[in-house]
Amino acid sequence: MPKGTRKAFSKTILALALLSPFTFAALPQTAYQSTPENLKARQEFQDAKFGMFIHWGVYSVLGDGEWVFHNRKLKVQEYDRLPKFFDPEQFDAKAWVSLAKAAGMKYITITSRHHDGFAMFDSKVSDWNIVQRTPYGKDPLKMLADEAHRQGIKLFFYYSQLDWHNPDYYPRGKTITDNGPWDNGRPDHGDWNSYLDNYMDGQLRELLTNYGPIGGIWFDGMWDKPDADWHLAKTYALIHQLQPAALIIPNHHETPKPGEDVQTFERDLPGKNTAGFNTNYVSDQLPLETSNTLNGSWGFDIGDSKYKSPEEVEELLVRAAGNNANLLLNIGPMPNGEIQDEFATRLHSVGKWLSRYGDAIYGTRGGPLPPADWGVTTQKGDNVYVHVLNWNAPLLALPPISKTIGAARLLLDSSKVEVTQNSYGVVLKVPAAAKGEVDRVVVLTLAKDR
Ligand code: FHN
Repeated sequence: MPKGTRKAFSKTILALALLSPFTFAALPQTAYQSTPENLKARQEFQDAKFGMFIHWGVYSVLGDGEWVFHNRKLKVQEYDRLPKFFDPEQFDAKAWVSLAKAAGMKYITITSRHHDGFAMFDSKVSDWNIVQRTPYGKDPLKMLADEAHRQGIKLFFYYSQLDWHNPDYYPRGKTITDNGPWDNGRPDHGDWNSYLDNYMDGQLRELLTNYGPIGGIWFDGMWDKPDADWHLAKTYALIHQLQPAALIIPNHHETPKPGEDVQTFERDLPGKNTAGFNTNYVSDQLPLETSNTLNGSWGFDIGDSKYKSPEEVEELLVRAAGNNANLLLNIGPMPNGEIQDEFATRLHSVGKWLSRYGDAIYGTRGGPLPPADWGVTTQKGDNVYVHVLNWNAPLLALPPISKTIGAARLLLDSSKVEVTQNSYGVVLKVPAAAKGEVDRVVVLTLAKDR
């Protein structure tokens, strides 16, 4: 189909979608073509490289992670008491955004609601939300969005499609039916179409309308009902219609579907699947992201002290960049709104490291060499950054690089690095790592093609 006709066709499909949800749900999803502003947002997303993930909800009151409703097999009626104790009087949007910036993070992705379905924002779709059910009575996402705009950092909303609270999330998914069924007191019937078209799309419309320009929506939970019809074409069209630049980032652990803008991997580098639930498929079209936790948990867990060291985080970030992916690093703030010191100090330390090494991370793309045990490469313009992470000998032999290397120097002090290049590959003489030095970065400047 010629380009002009294709564009007109997509517009017609979109118009149809807005007129009739049912017509659109039945149409193929192949009509999505990202707009120029969306493509620009994808590039900016890739340039950003490092984001702050925040899991925060009423579950944090119990200090036992965001799955506490499910893990303790609570009844809806029991869980309903929890918001009454949620009063984050120490919440300070400015402090949170400043911390992300100090850590060298370029975007924030926060749970607007998790699997408990509890909206951490002012929602008119249902009263199961922070403004109406908690003594706090305010909308922290609004404060965060305003502050993020002030400080020039992008804000994304995590949105759980899976819902353990709404009766219309019916038929139920794996998290209710498998591994010893959990009867949490909801009726054995519900209106799935209404859940998607009215409840979920209604809340997404609020998130995309009331918070200014947002970075995008980070979906989670489709894996609970992998065979269900999620009306994706309709929901995705709604998001792109309301904010064309907003990126759709689905954590469904599957091959990307039409309308999605980023492929994200949970606790894994792209294609690795050590977690066991990620796909091995890696898109060569979409920006990539990997999410991980700063201790062992997503939501606040009072007994979790498995903190990653700053050096471990730095290596995660470098390996993500070498795999052409962003790192979205999670913290779970406390129910009073504070971010605990163990997180803050580590994030400051990573930020300090990034102020020296950031050139080899921000704005780069992975490659040109494949990631390996010794380390990874990133590239930007004429520079190739060789990140030596795990190598103890003085000479490092690398596979061939197609362009001629004009110069090689250390990123930190610009001192010259000896290099030889021939058809077999490249050999670098790398200095020994200083104590605590995670990443020795050698900058190879490629000669211009004649
Ligand atoms: O079940 C969630 C979990 O609580 C957390 O939100 C992570 C973040 O990537 N995602 C889900 C599991 O895939």
